[in-house]
Amino acid sequence: MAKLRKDFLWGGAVAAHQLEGGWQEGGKGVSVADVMTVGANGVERRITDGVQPGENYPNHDAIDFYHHYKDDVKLFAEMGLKAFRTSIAWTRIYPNGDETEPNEAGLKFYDDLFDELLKNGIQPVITLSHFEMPYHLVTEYGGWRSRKVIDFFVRFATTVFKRYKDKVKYWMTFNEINNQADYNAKFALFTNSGLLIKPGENAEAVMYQAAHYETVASALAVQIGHQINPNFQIGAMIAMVPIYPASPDPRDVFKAERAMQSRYWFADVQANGRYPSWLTEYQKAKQMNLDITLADLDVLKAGTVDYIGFSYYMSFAVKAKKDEPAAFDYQEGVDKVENPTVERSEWGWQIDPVGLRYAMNWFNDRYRLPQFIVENGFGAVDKIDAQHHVYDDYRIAYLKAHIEQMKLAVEVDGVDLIGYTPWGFIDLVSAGTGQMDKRYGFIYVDKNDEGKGTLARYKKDSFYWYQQVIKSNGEDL
Ligand code: BGP
Repeated sequence: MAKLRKDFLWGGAVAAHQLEGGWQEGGKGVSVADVMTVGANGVERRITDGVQPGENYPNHDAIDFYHHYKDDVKLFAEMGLKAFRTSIAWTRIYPNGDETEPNEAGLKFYDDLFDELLKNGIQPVITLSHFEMPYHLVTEYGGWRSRKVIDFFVRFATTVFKRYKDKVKYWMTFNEINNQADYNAKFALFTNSGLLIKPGENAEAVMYQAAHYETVASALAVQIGHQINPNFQIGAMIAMVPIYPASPDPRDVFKAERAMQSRYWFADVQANGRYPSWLTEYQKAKQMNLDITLADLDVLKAGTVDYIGFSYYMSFAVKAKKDEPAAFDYQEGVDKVENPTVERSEWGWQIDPVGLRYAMNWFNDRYRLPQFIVENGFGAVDKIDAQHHVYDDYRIAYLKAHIEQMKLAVEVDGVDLIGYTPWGFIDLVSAGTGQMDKRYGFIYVDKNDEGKGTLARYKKDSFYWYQQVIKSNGEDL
């Protein structure tokens, strides 16, 4: 029976814009995350036209990791973390995105942060673009709808690969690149690709075009990264939500298959280096007239990823319509149905630990690459008592159940797993709502949805639990 690797990377995951704050420090430019307001009561976050006075932008200050990182890293070390997944804010390095020279103060910030981590025995695991890009690239170029952005991204990637070549081994290009498969969700398009859809535009075609440029940029980055340091491991980062058929009706089964294809073709391109045949046919049938050149296809082939990084929180289910078209079209926000066999979180996320093992097997059969679970976790409203105690047994239960399934995938099914970095292991701003009170952390941060609080950090019960999990290399759950 296989075991978890001896050097298994037990860690934690965050993203620059969700914890750093310091949005105008050290020459940083305005990113797409800086123009997003809070969303609440089921309403999506809003995107404003530049930074507007009087609006509440939760990412501007976040949990002020920019100024607290030294103390925070001490806590991470006490927890026993072996890896810390974060992203580099593109706007700290290239404030507008289209400059030719990088911003030294931004580069220095990450040098200092990575040194601090390494000094404490924690290796940085880096996402290049985690739901943010310079806002200037949105206003001037329309975000990833422009081919020019490939060059800007490649310049950014090259700069940081060179600068941190001896400090970082594991990289990912785009966070949850496939979230934009949900092209009806404005927020998903904006965060992933800086896309604002104009009235009358075909959002689906715009998404496919932007996603194509991103996969080309990703493949170029992989090639360049390997030239800069052949030991780099550069991965995809896929939001993995397995989609089950709602019943054994063969039409539901095929609908689920098409839904999986629609969500995961991004991984096919990044790992296999080519488009799946159904998608090429689909894009032709829908007359999308995309700018996909033969040279691009060569780039995709030559820049396949070293591993599959993925997030896992939940599963979906789908049901075919009575008059399902032959293409078995899948539209994420439209076609989902509830799965009555699983529980849900307060935010309606379907809790399904077995789905994690299913997902790992699915990836393994399809790509036969090492995997890295770079996000998993339970968002909840935590209560803190007068002694600063947080009894988050519900979070421990969620993580334990998922780690058990993860171990079965490794030990019984033979999946090669690099590590596990649960999401938001220090409380931070939620990407979906922009709120603080959807918490994932093992470390509580005193700040509420109104932006008030001392920013003091307190260890939750899950902190001590995870410390033990790491110490026992996953034996003691
Ligand atoms: C993933 C993102 C993260 C993160 C997490 C939790 O989709 O990569 O950035 O925030 O989900 O989502 P939320 O913050 O909306 O609860």
